[in-house]
Amino acid sequence: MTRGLIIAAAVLLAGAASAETVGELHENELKAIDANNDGFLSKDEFDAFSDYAFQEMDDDKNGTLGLDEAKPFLDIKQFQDVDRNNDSFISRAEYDAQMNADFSSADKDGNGQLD
Ligand SMILES: [Ca+2]
Ligand SMILES: [Ca+2]
Ligand SMILES: [Ca+2]
Repeated sequence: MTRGLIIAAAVLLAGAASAETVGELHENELKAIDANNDGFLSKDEFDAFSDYAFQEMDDDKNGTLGLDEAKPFLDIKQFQDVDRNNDSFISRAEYDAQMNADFSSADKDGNGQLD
């Protein structure tokens, strides 16, 4: 199991050090993302969090993540997985595609919410 971007982003947001899967995210990390505190992570909340995490990682605000920007959060293998066209940058489109894939795979019962 590879750590998805969703985990890297949660690590960034909440300072979690050890989560490997969404299921291993601790309550505190989920709380930081769960804007309305209903105990579920909706796609809207997820998208807001995803957007925030991208802005935070994009140090030079050029709309793409270079290796240097992503390095604190992703290892090289993860970076290459997300960088689908192998141009050594993670574009916003590549990032969103990966985040959406992570959300879908974490949403095991397909109800559009993570719990
Ligand atoms: Ca919620
Ligand atoms: Ca950048
Ligand atoms: Ca790319």
